[in-house]
Amino acid sequence: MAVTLYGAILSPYVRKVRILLAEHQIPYQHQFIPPRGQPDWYYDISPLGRIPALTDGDLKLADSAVIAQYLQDSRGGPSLYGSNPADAARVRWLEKYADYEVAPHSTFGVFFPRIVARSVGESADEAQVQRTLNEHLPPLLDYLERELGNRPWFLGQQFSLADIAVGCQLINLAHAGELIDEYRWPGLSSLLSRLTARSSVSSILPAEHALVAKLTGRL
Ligand SMILES: N[C@@H](CCC(=O)N[C@@H](CS)C(=O)NCC(=O)O)C(=O)O
Repeated sequence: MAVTLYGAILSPYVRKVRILLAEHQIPYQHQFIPPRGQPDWYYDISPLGRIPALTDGDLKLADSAVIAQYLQDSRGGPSLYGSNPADAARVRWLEKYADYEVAPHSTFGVFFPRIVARSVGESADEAQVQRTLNEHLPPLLDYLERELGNRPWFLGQQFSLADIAVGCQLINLAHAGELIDEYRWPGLSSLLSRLTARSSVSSILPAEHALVAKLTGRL
């Protein structure tokens, strides 16, 4: 069945699904939907209007975590949820932590005001961005650093959706000019390097960089 992904490529949730589609080697079409001013027909696929959404033939799915689970269940292949129920629960927790605890600060508190706000006619409060960077984000990153420990991935040697979900937030920070401090968060910093070296990620980043350059007037 034909798979279509809807959304804009700089959304961390859209990126999460693009990486998963590549990891699972699922061919798909990509239809651009902006996070603001979505067309009316899109609400039939994504009832809250949010991106990403995905269709697989007649099936309509919204929410990156729902889509991630569906891709794993429907296509099989190497598990991105670890190899036992405890691992799977840990992956889901870390995915939720990245999507609901880190994202409000990394993506909506730093990336959006720095990179997107001006292009959609909104003003950006750099003082608020600095508070986010100095006060809100560090304890969240400290927790993730402790969870990672000295291991390459959150599940140890096994790459998982947890690495993708956390990495997607770190990529939005990097797009906003905030590569995380490798002396304070060495584990997360090297996880990000390992993640961006995977072909599922390195293949999608050039288009993202070009778009960030365009939005920030560097092109
Ligand atoms: N939990 C959702 C969050 C999706 C989300 O918040 N996407 C943002 C863009 S990064 C969006 O669509 N915002 C527009 C809106 O909320 O109307 C997911 O994982 O897909």
